[in-house]
Amino acid sequence: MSTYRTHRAVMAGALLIGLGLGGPAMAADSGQAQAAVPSMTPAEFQKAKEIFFERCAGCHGVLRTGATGPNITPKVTRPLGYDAVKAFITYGSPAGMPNWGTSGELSPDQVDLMARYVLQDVPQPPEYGMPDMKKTWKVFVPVAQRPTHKENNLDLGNLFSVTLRDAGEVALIDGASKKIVTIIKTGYAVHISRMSASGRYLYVIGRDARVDLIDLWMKVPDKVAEIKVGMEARSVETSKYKGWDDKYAIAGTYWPPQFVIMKGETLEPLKVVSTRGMTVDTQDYHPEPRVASIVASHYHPEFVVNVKETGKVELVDYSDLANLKITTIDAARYLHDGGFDASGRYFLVAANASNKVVVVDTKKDKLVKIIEVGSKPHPGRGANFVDPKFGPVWATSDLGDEKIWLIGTDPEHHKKQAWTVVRTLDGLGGGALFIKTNPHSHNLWVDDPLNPDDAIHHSVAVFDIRHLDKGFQKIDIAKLAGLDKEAGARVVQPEYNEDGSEVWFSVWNKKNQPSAIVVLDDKTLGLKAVIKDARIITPTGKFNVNNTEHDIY
Ligand code: DHE
Repeated sequence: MSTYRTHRAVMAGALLIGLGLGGPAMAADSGQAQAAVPSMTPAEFQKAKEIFFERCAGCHGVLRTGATGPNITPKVTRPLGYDAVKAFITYGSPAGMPNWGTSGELSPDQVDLMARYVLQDVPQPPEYGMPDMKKTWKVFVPVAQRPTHKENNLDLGNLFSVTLRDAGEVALIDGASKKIVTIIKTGYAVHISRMSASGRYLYVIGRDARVDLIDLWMKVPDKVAEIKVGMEARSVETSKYKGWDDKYAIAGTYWPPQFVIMKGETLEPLKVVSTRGMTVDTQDYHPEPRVASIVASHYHPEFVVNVKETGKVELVDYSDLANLKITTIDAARYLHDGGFDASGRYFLVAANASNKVVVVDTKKDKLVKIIEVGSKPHPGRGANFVDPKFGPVWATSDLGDEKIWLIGTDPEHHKKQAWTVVRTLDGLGGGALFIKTNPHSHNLWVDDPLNPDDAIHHSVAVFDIRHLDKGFQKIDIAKLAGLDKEAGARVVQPEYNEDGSEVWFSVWNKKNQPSAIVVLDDKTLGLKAVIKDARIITPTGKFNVNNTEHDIY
């Protein structure tokens, strides 16, 4: 499914073997020389469609035209043929394609099913507008019946919202005791948690585009409203400009390609805006420009909406929804994830397929610079710290190679370094997703969950910011959790506690296998706790309330 380095040999071999399976059906939609397409029963097609949605659409797109992963429409897959496609699905690549077969995530039958599926014509999903959203919108507890003050003894600043991906739940875990406070049913595979400006409301969004609003002031925090805003989604955010605290929420969808602005306290949908349009470079129409990361400006009543396939950053002014103003910034394809610099003024976002980081000034609402970095930058929200030689920097790791890039972020006092790569570091290898530090720490942590090598995706790299030249120390987190024999266990997303003294990692195993959360002492790098519980199923993202509320990373 990709042109990644290490599988060229596999691909070449597979190409020679040619098409493998089944009673041939003829391809209908491509004008090229037609190869035989393996047949599928309607039931197989439906099953494969579900697996594609759950596992593949995020990288390759619902219409399969590619983004983080390459284009896998029949125009591309049919000339490759069944065996080549199957080899990619089985073995993956260090540049980001997971090894679905050898990791056991997909069974041999499922690998076969998916190899056949991506040779078929692409089914077009239906649209989803305001009436559809309204039908799913529920307010479980009206605003008037909610607590007027915090009714629990929880230390909310040090609470963690933890995604239990395949269970369709989030766990709220107390930072001090490491005990599960409650587990809340959500949409499927919650992607992120975000906090309202006041720190009271927690918003989570499932891959199935279900948004749940959780009130942290309740005796036992629970859902107070819910809505399904589309078919597939990754991002949610809340209004954070002074005076607009908790007023609005926004959710961006992958399918249909659009965003919706909702009332912050109830999720009532107010305004749906399509992101379909022309691409930034070739200026061609794109039918599926998906909404990737969204952040809330601290300088204007605006959401910063990053549109993946068009490569445009949309600054959406929410102060007047009836006369909506959007400033469009030409950036680069394909915009994905990003975060603010330490001052909260500049937003840095990865344009992963073009190997760039885009810097936007959210005070002046202008593009600052587009910076060349390594193969498929993937920062999460990135990491802000002071490089001892070059001053304040923001860092990203790469999905496609082992590099880490430090970009100067202080145009006032470090003009020469600002918006240039001041240093690169070598991490564990390709497949990194998240990098993290904290203002109270001198450690920089980088995970590597998509590296196919067990020894690497079980581990993290930690750099001492005071001695970056010395390289990293590798820590086997899966081993600390007693899960190092689990080939499918991947260590993902470092997250700090409120005071920056601990760093938490998910050991993300298969659904029917034990997973864990490992907590390290950030000063000594020693083990502080392993959170194991039968209810901790497939943990991925962990979001400390205080750090998420205040954009601390
Ligand atoms: Fe993510 C952030 C999309 C795969 C866990 N992920 C994001 C964001 C986007 C995104 C757009 C930024 C949201 C924001 O800030 O508003 N992720 C995608 C994909 O399209 C992709 C590549 C493929 C897919 O099918 O979803 C993908 N992501 C993954 C995973 O496989 C991870 C590890 C586990 C999972 O749940 O599927 C995963 N993504 C995360 C996490 C964040 C995230 C934990 C938030 C990081 C943070 O610190 O903010």
